[in-house]
Amino acid sequence: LQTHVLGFPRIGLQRELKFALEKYWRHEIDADALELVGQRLRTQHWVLQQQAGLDYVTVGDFAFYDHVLNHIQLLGCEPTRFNFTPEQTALNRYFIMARGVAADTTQALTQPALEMTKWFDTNYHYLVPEFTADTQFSLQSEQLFQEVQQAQQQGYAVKVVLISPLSFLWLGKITTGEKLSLLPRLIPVYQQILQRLHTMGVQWVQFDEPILGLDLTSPWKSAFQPTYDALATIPINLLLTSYFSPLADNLNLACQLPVAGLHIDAVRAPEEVQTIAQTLATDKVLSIGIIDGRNIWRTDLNAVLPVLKAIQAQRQASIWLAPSCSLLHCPLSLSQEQRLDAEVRTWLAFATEKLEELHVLKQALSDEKTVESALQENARILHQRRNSTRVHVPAVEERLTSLDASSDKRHARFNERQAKQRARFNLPLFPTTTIGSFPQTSEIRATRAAFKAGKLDQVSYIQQMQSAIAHAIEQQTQLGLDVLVHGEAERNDMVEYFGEQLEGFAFTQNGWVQSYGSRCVKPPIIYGDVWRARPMTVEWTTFAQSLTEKPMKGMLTGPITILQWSFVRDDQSRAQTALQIALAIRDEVVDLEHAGIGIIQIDEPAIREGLPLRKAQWENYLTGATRAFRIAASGVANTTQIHTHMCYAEFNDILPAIASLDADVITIETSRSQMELLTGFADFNYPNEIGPGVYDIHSPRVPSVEEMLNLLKKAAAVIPASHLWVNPDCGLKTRTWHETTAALRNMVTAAQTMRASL
Ligand code: THG
Ligand code: ZN
Repeated sequence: LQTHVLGFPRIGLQRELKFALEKYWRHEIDADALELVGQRLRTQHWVLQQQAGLDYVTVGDFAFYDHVLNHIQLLGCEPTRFNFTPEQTALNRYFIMARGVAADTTQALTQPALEMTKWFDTNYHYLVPEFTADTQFSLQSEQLFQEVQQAQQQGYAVKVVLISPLSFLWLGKITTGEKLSLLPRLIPVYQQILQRLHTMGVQWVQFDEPILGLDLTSPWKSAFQPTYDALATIPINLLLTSYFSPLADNLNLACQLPVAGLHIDAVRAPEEVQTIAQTLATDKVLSIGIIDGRNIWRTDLNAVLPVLKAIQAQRQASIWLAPSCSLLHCPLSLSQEQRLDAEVRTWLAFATEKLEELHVLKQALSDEKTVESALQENARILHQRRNSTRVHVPAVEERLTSLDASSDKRHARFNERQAKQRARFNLPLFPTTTIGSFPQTSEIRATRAAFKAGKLDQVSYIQQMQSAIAHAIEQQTQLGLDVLVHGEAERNDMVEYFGEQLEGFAFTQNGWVQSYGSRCVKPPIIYGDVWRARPMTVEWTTFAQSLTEKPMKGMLTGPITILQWSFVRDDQSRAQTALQIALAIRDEVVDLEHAGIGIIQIDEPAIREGLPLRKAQWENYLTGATRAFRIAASGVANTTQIHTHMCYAEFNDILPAIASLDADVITIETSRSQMELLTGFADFNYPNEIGPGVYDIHSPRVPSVEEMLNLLKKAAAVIPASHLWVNPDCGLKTRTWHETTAALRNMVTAAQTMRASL
């Protein structure tokens, strides 16, 4: 019986990686100093793994920016569009691919970074490999082998992790040709890598194959056997590794491939464990992902032990224990938390504490007596959590059961509401607005930080936030925007901000989880029934409204996004938790309305990301998710205009669900796809009003009037002009004021030109 992890967080206890990266990018430290930070972090993580009695340390999970980008270099498929020259180092090229080349550098050509997209159903973004029919592969990077050597020199038994060639191809995009046609060119490079690792004495390679959890088409399914046959010619043990999703129709395939072992996600697909334990040949290793790698709860060790014992009896030594997936998606350690509620804290296990759980389980399976007290303690804590009055709030649970068929419906249909709202707001055609946030200047961040640290009193804090709000409104007024926002100076993160004010949530001080590159989020922890004790945004919003005659749009985060970007309870369904959040947001919506706010936006950028990986579960998810949104939105009169906003994903495959939200207006990211998305909305005959983003806020570039005018014309060709709004793609918090006003000025001019042309 052996224990291992699929991957470990790389950001560091105090986000050392983030700060080193950002210093390197600002030219404050050099490449050697950055490399040293990487080495130190890897060593620290291996020490933790060894201390927890793991049989292997995992190598290959570290990355300065993203592990998929590491593979792009390892496999020698850096896109040719970057025109790299021989004098550019691998590290230079790495960050250019990750971050792009801006127009104002000496590089001859401006190049956008590789596209980022969500890693399956997580909030982690990977960089998308770019292929063409001509893409060639070759073993190009020594980084992985150097890391293996580093671990070996420190005396560790090494298990290497690689993304398999099939999943790697699947994750990329191809401009011409078929991705699978590249496979014959890719496999020899993997053979070479495996051969090198074998020569270095590595015995096990964890071969990540997350696409086994997806609904694959038959060409992809058929590609598995020949791929693994070819890899099996190299004398090294492959651990075929799936996670996040049931194997379902790929179960037999996964069990029969010529590999030395199979890792399964026993948290996401517990119902498959027995079948797999019986199907997988006993001379293969079964790695059971029994500890939840996607959440922060302490494992119920006494509940999982009997399951493990039964499999052990069946398979003897050929089982391994592991977290369900890489621990990349968990914060690093509870040791960094000083302010967590003492009781809630005992219920939690971050990455480091999960290593300890593995240790206890391993001991328990060999000699239970040695860990008897740990098991008893675990039982006591879980009992306490199940019965805690902190968790269960009867009034909340009763309110949920009293929801009826009218709770998620507006009083009238869209057309009637639209007429009433037009009469009320009297907006011009092509009304202009923004998505909600304005630049988070260093001044604003410093003020918030000082207040949080108790170094700034509340009165001064409120004054400074109000002056930021007043500034945002002045700017918007000068620009001539039609529907204004207060700018969100008071918010750290669109989820954390609401979580901090809702009951049933806990917060960490250092529970950072990497979102992309050096950027992290601190997902709140939903531990109990959720409810809203007091208004959360009404004061800031009404203050903002008092400064202008124009309508002020209230800004809220929707229930699905709060759910998706938090660590959620594992003792009730996600759907149930979503409904509780929906009711809390509904209360806020109603309070905003009563305070005179006539336009309220409920953002749902994460609604697509929450979609289950298997299509069979889509309908169930979408039904619950859209109902939760409508419950949040439906407490208001017909004259109140509900907006929603979506970004970070392709939405074409869930258009009916988006329409069923019945928001009066949706603003949506479209500019990166040159309004392609709109064809989908037009074909589908999207019934309500829509603001397709006319410029990409992720780039500092200021778009011209003509560019935006063209996009608007494109939009007006397929969507009725009377339904169109004009807005950027997303919030402006990452931009400077200079960029923001320049871009919005052009945007307003484009809208005015459209109006004049009609
Ligand atoms: N909030 C949350 N999740 C998200 C986003 C969000 N996931 C998708 C997308 N937006 C990810 N984008 C970002 C963009 C910026 C940052 C994080 C995720 C960011 N983080 C700060 C950092 O790492 O320095 C931390 C900010 C802080 O102090 O809280 O800049 O908007 N939940
Ligand atoms: Zn957005």
